[in-house]
Amino acid sequence: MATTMATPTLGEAQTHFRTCTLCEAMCGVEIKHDGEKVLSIKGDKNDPFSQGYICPKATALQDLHEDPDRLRQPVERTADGWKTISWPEALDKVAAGIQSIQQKYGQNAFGVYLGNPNVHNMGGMLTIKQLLTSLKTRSRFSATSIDQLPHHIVSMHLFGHMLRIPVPDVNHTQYMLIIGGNPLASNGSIMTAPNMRQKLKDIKARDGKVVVIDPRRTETADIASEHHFIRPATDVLLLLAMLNEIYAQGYAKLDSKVAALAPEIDRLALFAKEYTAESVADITGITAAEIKRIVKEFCEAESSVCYGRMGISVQEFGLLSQYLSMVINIVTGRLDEVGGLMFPNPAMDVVNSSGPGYLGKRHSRVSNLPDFNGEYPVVAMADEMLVEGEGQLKGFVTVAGNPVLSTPNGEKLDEALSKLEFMVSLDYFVTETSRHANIILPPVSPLERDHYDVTFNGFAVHNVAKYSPALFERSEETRHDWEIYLELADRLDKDAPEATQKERAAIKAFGPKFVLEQGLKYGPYKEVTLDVLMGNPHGIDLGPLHSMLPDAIKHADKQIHLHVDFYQADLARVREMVQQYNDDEILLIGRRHVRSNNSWLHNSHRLVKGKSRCTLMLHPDTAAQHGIADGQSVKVTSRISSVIIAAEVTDELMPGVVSIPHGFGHGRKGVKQKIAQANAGVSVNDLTDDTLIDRLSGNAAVNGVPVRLEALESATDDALATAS
Ligand SMILES: Nc1nc2c(c(=O)[nH]1)N[C@H]1C(S)=C(S)[C@@H](COP(=O)(O)OP(=O)(O)OC[C@H]3O[C@@H](n4cnc5c(=O)[nH]c(N)nc54)[C@H](O)[C@@H]3O)O[C@H]1N2
Ligand SMILES: Nc1nc2c(c(=O)[nH]1)N[C@H]1C(S)=C(S)[C@@H](COP(=O)(O)OP(=O)(O)OC[C@H]3O[C@@H](n4cnc5c(=O)[nH]c(N)nc54)[C@H](O)[C@@H]3O)O[C@H]1N2
Ligand code: SF4
Ligand SMILES: [Mo]
Repeated sequence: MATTMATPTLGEAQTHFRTCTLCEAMCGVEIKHDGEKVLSIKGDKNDPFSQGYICPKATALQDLHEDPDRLRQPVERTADGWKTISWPEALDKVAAGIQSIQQKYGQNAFGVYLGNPNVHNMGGMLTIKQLLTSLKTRSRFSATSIDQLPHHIVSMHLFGHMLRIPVPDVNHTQYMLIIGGNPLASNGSIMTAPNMRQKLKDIKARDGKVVVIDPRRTETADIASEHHFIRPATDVLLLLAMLNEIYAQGYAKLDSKVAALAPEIDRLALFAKEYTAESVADITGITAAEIKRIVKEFCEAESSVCYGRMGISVQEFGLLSQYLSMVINIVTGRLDEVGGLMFPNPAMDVVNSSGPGYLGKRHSRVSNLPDFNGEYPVVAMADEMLVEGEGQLKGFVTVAGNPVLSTPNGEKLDEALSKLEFMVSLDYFVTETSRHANIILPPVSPLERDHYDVTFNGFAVHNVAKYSPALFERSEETRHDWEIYLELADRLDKDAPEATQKERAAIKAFGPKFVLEQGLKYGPYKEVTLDVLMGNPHGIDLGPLHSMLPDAIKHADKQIHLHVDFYQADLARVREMVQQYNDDEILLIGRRHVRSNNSWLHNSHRLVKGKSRCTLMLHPDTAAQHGIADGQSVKVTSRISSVIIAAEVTDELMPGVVSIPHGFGHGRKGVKQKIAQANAGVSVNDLTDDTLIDRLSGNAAVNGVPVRLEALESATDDALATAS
C-alpha cells in the first residue's frame, strides 16, 4: 500500500495527504485510515493552496470508494440481466464489437463521448489520446460543448491556444464582477480557488466590492456587496452596453500594455455603439443608471476583473458574451494586471503539449453544427444516432459521462442509445446512460490512483504543484481508466507506428506519471520534478500569479488577435433577439448545490440526506400568477417535453424565471444506484432543447429555456419521481 507514512504499524491510524478530485478547487485533504479502512477525511491545513478548507463533498471520496453499488469488475448485459465477466473477456468483446461496427459501417459509425470527470483524472487526461487515436473515429463529443466551450474559442482566437485561459486574480482584486457564476455552490470554475467564501469576504474586508449579476439571488449573491437580477440570456446586451459605456465615459485605456499588444483594439470603440445603457435596460431588467454606475466603479477601482461562467456560457449568446467579458477586461487594461484577469503559470503546462484548437473545420452531418478541436457539439449527438444515412452512428462509447442526464433533450438521447447496435461505457455505475451499454468497464476509485492536477493547475488563482500517490493500491481484479484505454488501444490499433507503441509500452511500465515527468521537464520550473513533488505531500507553493504577457501568447507574432469581424457578425443575431423579445415568457435556468455534483454523487447518503433539492424554484409573484403554492406539484412544459416537480416558492428568483437543478432523474428503469433512486427527482434536461443553441459556437443553451407552468394537485411522492 502506498501511503505517506513511512512505517505503519498494524491497527494504528495512518495519515495520507492528497488532492480532492471531485471538483475544480483542488483542496488538500488529510485522510486517516486503518489499513484499507478510511477513518476520516479532513482539510489538510498544511496544503499551501487550500489551507485546510474543504467542502462537504470531500467525504464522498470515501462514500464512492466504499459504495456497494460501485462496479469493480466488467459487466455484460444479457437477457437475464447484468453478468460479471473477466477483464480479458470484456476487453476482447469490446474490441471485437467496435471493430465489427467499423467494418460494417465505416470508422465514423462508432462514436465517443467524454464526460467531465475525465479532466479530474490524471491517468485519464494523460492517456486518453491513446484511446482516441486507436478508435480512429471523427465522431467525437464531450461535455465541453455544454460547458466551457466559449472560453476555449475566445482563448484560441485571442491568445493562440484554447487552453491559454486567464483567471480572476481573486486574491488581490478590489472589484470582482461575477456574471452567471455561483462559486459558493460550485466552489469555482475556470477559476480554481478553494474557499471562495473567504476570498470574497477578504475582497470586501479590504474595502473592495463583489458584484453579482444573476437571475437568482444565489449563495454568492447573498455575501456580495450588491446583486442585480438579469433576465436569462440577455447578458450579451448588458455586456455590450458596458463596453459602450466604457468608451462613452472615457474609461477605455488605450495606452495600456495590453492595448499595445492588440492591433485591432481601435475597432472596439464602435463595436457596441448602438447598445446604450438606456436601450438594454428594459430587456435585461437592470436600469441604465445602475449599468453606468457599475461601469464607473469597475473602471475607477484600483483593480477589477469581469468574470463570467456557466450562466453566460451555456445560453444562446455564450460565445459572444464570453468574448465581451474578455474584451471588457482588455479595454479597461485589466488583463495581465494584479487584481485583474491573469494567466496562471502551471508546472506542467498542457499548452506545451497540445494543439491550439480549431473551429468549424467540419460540420455535423445532420444539424450542420461546427466542430471544435475535432469534437462535434453534444446537441448533435442524438440526431447522429437516429437519422439514417451514410455516417449514422451505430456504436458508441461513453467515458466518464452521463449524457442522458447531462445534455439537452435527454429523452431523445436515451431512445437513441437504446437503438445502437453496440455500446460500451467506462463508468463506476449502471447509470441512466450506461444501462444501455452492452458492456460496462469500471475503473478504480479516486483513492486508488496517483494524482497530479493536469487540468486545474492551469486555472489556479495561485501557482502551486502537488503530487499524491494512490492511497490504496488497486486489487488484481480492478483496472485504472488508463489501463483500460491502453488495453483497448493494443487490441484496436495493432499496426500503430513504432513511436506510439513505444510510448504505450513506457506508460504501461511506469504508469501515467511517466508522461507527467516529461511534462514537468518541459515546464517553467526546472526545480519542480516528480521526485521533489513526492517529497512534498502537502504540495509546493510557486507563488502568486504574475504578469505573463506577451510570453503567454501562442500566436507566432505574440499579439492578441481580437477577431473583431468574426464576433461582429454575431451582432445580427443579437438584433434579431431584441426585435423578437417576449418578456412574458417564463424562462428556465439551472442550479447547483454544494452537496451535489452533476449527476453522480447522489448515491452518497451523507450528501443527499434531508429535504429534496430537486425542486422548481420560482418567485411568489410568478407562483401566484399560476396559482401555485409552495410544495405543490407543477407540470413544467417546454417545446420538448414535460416534467412534474414540487414548487419551492422563494424570492431568491427573479419574477418570470424558474430554476431546476440538473443531474437528477434517477427514476429511469434499470439504474442501479439505490440511494440515488430513492431520491430520484426529475431531469431538467428532459425539458432543455437540443435545437436551442449558441449558433456561433455550437454550445448548448440550457439557461433561458422557455417553459409553461401548470399547477397540479398537491405534491405526492409518486408525482415527484415521475417525468412524463
Ligand atoms: N441543464 C443543465 N445541464 C448541464 C449543466 C447545467 O448546468 N445545466 N451542466 C453541464 C456541465 S458544466 C457538465 S461538466 C456536464 C457533466 O456531464 P457528464 O460528464 O456527462 O456527466 P456527469 O454527471 O459528470 O457524469 C459523470 C459520470 O462519470 C462517472 N465517473 C466519475 N468518475 C469517473 C472516473 O474517474 N472514471 C470513469 N470512467 N467514470 C467516472 C460517474 O459515475 C458518472 O456516471 O453536465 C452539463 N449538463
Ligand atoms: N457542488 C457542485 N459543484 C460543482 C458542480 C456541481 O454540479 N455541484 N459542477 C462543477 C462543474 S462541471 C462546473 S462547470 C462548475 C460550474 O460553476 P458555476 O458556473 O459557478 O456554477 P453554476 O451554479 O452553474 O452557476 C451558474 C450561475 O448562473 C446563473 N444563471 C443562469 N442563467 C443565467 C443567465 O442567463 N445570466 C446570468 N448572468 N446568470 C445566469 C445561475 O443562476 C447560477 O447562479 O461547477 C463545478 N462545481
Ligand atoms: S471544494 Fe469540495 S469537492 Fe471541490 S475539491 Fe474542495 S473538497 Fe473537493
Ligand atoms: Mo462542467
